[in-house]
Amino acid sequence: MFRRYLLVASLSSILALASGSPWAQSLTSSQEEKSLPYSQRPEVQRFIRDVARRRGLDPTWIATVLDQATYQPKIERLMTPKRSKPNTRDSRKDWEKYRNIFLGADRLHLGARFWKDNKVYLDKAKEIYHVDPAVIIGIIGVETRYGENTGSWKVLDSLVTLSFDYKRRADFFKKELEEFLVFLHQNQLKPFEVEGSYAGAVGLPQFMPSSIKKFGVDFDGDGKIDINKSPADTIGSIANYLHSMGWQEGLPMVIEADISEEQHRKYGGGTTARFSWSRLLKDGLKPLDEKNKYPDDMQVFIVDFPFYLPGSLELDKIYRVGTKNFTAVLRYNSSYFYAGAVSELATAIAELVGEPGLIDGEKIVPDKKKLSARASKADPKHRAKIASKEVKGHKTRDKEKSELSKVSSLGKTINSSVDKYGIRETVEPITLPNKL
Ligand SMILES: [Ca+2]
Repeated sequence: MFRRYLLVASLSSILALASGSPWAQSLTSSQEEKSLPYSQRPEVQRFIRDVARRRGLDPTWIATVLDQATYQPKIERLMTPKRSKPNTRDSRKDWEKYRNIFLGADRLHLGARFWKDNKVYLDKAKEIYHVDPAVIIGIIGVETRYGENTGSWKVLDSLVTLSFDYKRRADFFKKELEEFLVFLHQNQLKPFEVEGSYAGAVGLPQFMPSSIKKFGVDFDGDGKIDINKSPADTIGSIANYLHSMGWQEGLPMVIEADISEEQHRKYGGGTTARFSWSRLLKDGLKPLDEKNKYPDDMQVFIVDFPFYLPGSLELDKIYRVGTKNFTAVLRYNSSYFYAGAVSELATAIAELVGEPGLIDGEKIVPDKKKLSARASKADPKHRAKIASKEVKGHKTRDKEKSELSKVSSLGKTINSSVDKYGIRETVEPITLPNKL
């Protein structure tokens, strides 16, 4: 990496000499800075001074820690949103492909086991934070497959690279790096002891360092907050987070209904449930299951899930009613696909363990014995839509098979698949700050 920078620096020095332009001059100094150890770069020195003063840390210790970080060019690449190519499918817009990643039979079984093993803490979270166990199960399953894929990047490398070498959201990552330094210091951890995602998210719940500080809970009472290894602390911390974001116990995340494009236009968009339930009913919205009654003033909004019609570049959409619990999960990650996957995974596992799910109007897993077959199937409503439009019906099964094999082959590299399918980049270009 140093060689690349030196090359760029010398090239721009020539440019600067040749043109004498201020632009060339500033590029030169920035590139020369990059070739220095972090603690010798003026911008990093300012950061060290500020953090030392604000947080009462020894500046020499901070400098020593930062100098152990290695710039990771791959992280810059991963963080840069990809442009969709013309005339190809954009997987970030493909709800079917996305949801199938998370609804494989193996993940459902892992989730059911995790639920049973940690029932005491899930019940405790419900009692203390009034957060339903299913959503906690859904989030841990989507984030890390119950701890199997917590990420193998050194969090220090990620946060330092994103704070000082990747300028797009440097201010956000500098704050996270500051919290991370405090976290290392308080817990007397070695700088490389903490691993996580390329964006610096840590542990089973993939909390950013500032979320650990704000919402981390020692739920097993051993005196420390450990979201890397402790399912109990993870459960307590997620429950605390969702409680803070307005989770309401017993309310589904999603209500299935017949929804028109016109209704979506009127009541869709954004991340906040903000229209009264009675207003949607008056506007002709028909819930699929009419036996569940909700208060007239319950706040809802309409969320959309685009998918590609088979063999085509044409997108269709499924619409659903999102409640304030859908919004609470969007505060964790502001992608509709993310929250949609959490609601479906949670509901499928809830049915496996005989507990209430989070979707009103549709059974995700109607028969435990048919779990494997059912888990590989796409959204039933979505399927019905495809069936009515599909000319070559026999292609569907082949497509399902190939999608399923892709999902199982993803295996332990799910984090990169998650990135590929835009888990954090579906609704907005980058959706990390929701983990406040
Ligand atoms: Ca603990």
